[in-house]
Amino acid sequence: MLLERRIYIKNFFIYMNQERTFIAIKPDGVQRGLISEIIGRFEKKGFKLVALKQLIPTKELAEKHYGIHKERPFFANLVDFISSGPVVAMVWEGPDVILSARKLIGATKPSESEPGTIRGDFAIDIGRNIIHGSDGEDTANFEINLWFDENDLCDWKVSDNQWRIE
Ligand code: D4T
Repeated sequence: MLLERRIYIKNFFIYMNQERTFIAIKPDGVQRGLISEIIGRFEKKGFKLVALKQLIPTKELAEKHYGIHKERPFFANLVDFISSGPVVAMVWEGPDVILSARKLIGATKPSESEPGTIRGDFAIDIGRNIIHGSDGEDTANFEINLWFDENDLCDWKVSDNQWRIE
């Protein structure tokens, strides 16, 4: 979700390239007690949490979320897995957060995800890769609207933002 672009007005940069992305800690990440570790990485990086909820997704929600994969052989297992237990669904905001989040998360296949990334540090199997992050602007818009109502999104200002963004 692209919110703004950066422009320079009267000695101030106004940051206009803020984006929002959808992040979900999958049932394996929840069961393995990785919620605080994962949220901590996004917080420490400097991004802003805009929405958060824990839910057990219905199969219908999981099917819609992964609709792009419906012809793939792993689709049924993936839907069963995602709807098998609690998921922590979140929206994070910040400059270029969609791409940055994908980098924090690491490659889909844990054997290819670098140490230091979430999957590189905590996952060993593609079917249990801990976390999801939107892969582009359109996907982020679709996923945020799928998982959250407009009222769930908390519009707030980070009080020390000048120490994060020039
Ligand atoms: P998600 O969407 O979960 O963030 O993963 P990615 O964006 O990194 O990767 P993806 O869309 O290609 O895969 C979606 C999801 O399906 C699982 N998967 C994938 C699987 O179980 N077997 C497979 O062979 C592939 C390719 C893992 C992530």
